[in-house]
Amino acid sequence: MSSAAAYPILSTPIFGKRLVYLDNAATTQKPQVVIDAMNQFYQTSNANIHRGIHHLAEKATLAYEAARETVARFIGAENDEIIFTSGTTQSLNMLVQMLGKNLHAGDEIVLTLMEHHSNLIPWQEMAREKGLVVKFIPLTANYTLDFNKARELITAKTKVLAFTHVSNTLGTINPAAELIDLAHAQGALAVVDAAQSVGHLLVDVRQLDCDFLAFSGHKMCGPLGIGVLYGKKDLLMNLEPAFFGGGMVEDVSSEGGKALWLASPQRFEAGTPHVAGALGLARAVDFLEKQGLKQIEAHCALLVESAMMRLKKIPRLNIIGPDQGGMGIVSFTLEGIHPHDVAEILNREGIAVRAGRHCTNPLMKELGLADGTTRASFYLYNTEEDIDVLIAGIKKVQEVFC
Ligand code: 7TS
Repeated sequence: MSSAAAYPILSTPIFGKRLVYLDNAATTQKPQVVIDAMNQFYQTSNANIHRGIHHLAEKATLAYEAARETVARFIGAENDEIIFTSGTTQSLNMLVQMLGKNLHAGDEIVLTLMEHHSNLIPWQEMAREKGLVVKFIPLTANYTLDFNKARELITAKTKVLAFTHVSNTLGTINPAAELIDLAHAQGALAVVDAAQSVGHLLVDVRQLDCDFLAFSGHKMCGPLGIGVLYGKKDLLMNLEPAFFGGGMVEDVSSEGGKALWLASPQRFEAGTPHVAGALGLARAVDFLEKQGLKQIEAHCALLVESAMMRLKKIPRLNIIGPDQGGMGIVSFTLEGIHPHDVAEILNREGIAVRAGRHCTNPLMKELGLADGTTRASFYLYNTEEDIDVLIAGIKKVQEVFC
């Protein structure tokens, strides 16, 4: 797989030790080519887009729209179905604002108990405002979604089913296509939070047939501050925007009344966008495609399998996730040791993991894990040697606390 040498930060020692970066579910590291793409934009093409007619403005606009094309192709969408946002959180918030305009008291929203707060709080807030009912699909004892309960909960009253493709806490891969079919069979819209899946496994919006899908560039080797909201063209055409400002109207008058919106995606991208970010994301897509999405998926699956096998042998360690392993993520608890203590001792060994509730408080409450878990998350540059270091680090944690 991709050599660590392609990512400058991975050769930065931490406390004099080799950095073992296992916090990829929070954000991934950036290859030099992505950093270069962004620098190059600022050095050679910086200008605002879709407004100037001077040389640099045209160059920047063309580059930005080419980036959109790359991202669209990557997930099987068309260019005007790709809205650039600052990330998954913004994508989901703006989507909830836009869909909320057409929702009414008593309408039901179905989520899962494993949602990240970004795909939970916006719906809850809209529910409070509009009197909507939010329901949650529970989990099985094996940390997967209870499909029978999903069937019962998704009914003719359901207007939206919104779920995470891959759980950022458990690694569970949800059966997206089947869930989307359940929603459509009841006339509901299907929204996928793909923050942990795009760039990790092949995601094709046409194959999934989802109505909307959100993801972040920074979790797939791209820059921070750029993300995507995908929407089916016919649905976007009928949505009112959530944000207003420059670059999104055909015309507007001081006499009031409704402004005339541009078509998608401009309608949904008010203000100056993160042009360098879009270019960096497109370069990240090229980079990942060169490695091969199938290969990345297989590589991470092997790492998870190996990590699980080795972690299971450690006494008083409990894995919090499906038996069969998840997508690049292994969460665990060490009996009698707070996850923050685990992460701090690992940190001194040069190992970066995340500890806590991972912005999934309802899930943690359901699992009775008030302190959360320690989470190791892998990506294409991780190796078996990283797992060696992790296992040795965990043994050290247990020595300190026994
Ligand atoms: N949805 C899921 C499933 C996520 O994992 C995250 C971020 C988000 C939404 C929000 O993404 P953002 O790019 O807008 O912040 N998850 C994590 C995590 O697990 N640790 O830090 C961020």
